[in-house]
Amino acid sequence: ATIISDLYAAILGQQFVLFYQKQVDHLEQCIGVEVLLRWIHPEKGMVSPLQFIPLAEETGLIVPIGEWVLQEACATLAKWSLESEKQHLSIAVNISVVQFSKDNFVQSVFNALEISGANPQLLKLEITETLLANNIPDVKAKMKELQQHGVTFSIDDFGTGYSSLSYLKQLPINQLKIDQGFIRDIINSSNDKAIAQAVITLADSMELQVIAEGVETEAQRALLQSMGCNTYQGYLFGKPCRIEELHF
Ligand code: G
Ligand code: G
Ligand code: MN
Ligand code: NA
Repeated sequence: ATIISDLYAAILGQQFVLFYQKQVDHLEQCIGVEVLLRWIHPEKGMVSPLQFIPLAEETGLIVPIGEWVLQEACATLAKWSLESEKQHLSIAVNISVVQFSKDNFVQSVFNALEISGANPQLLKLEITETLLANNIPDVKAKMKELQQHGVTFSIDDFGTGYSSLSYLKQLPINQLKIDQGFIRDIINSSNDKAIAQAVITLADSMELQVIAEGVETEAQRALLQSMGCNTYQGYLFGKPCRIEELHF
């Protein structure tokens, strides 16, 4: 079987699971999670999204897969809303450019919210600069419609794309996510540190939230905090894991 027919089988056979990774504040209190898709292949075991998302995008299969991720994430939000220690937690969902660009994307998000009863304010959509590089009017209209219902947006892998910064003031963006590529060597690389500082300062002056991803050491966290970044995600606080393994 080819990986394409395997992908079809995966959708039909419910071989996808969501992993969850914590996002924490400066007190290391969990404020939310990012959901990360995993494919449990019957023979190959766990397959990384890096290995199948490009193919899922080429074949269009990312659309039903992405809808499933949204529905699962919203179902989790609805479940957490009934638990006092979890009802404040947000869930961030990665959205593919291919998925976002579909005419019915906004409706598919509203459907997931309505079916589950999830609070839209706690749903954060992670989009990339690639999306913002083309067809700004369409992107803007969709983001505004979702924002009007409370959904928020985070720019994933910020600083790695090729888009113009002018979109930052045109679009309803709530958060910039500093790419882990700038965090990895932030202690020793003055260039990475300078870029991270620029993102933090930019976010600050535009009244956007900022989160650093790929934080693995306390030294990185402390440095980021001294630079004005107070929200973090990374192995230091927890690896992506199954929902049962999340401890708050
Ligand atoms: O967990 P990590 O290996 O877990 O993720 C690798 C890449 O796959 C990241 O760039 C991440 O944004 C992407 N990714 C993870 N889950 C999803 C998903 O549900 N949808 C999309 N489109 N991308 C995802
Ligand atoms: O592109 P995106 O930010 O959606 O994907 C996040 C990716 O980073 C996932 O593959 C996730 O498993 C991975 N990740 C999360 N925390 C860490 C970390 O602390 N270190 C490293 N190396 N990778 C991480
Ligand atoms: Mn992400
Ligand atoms: Na990222």
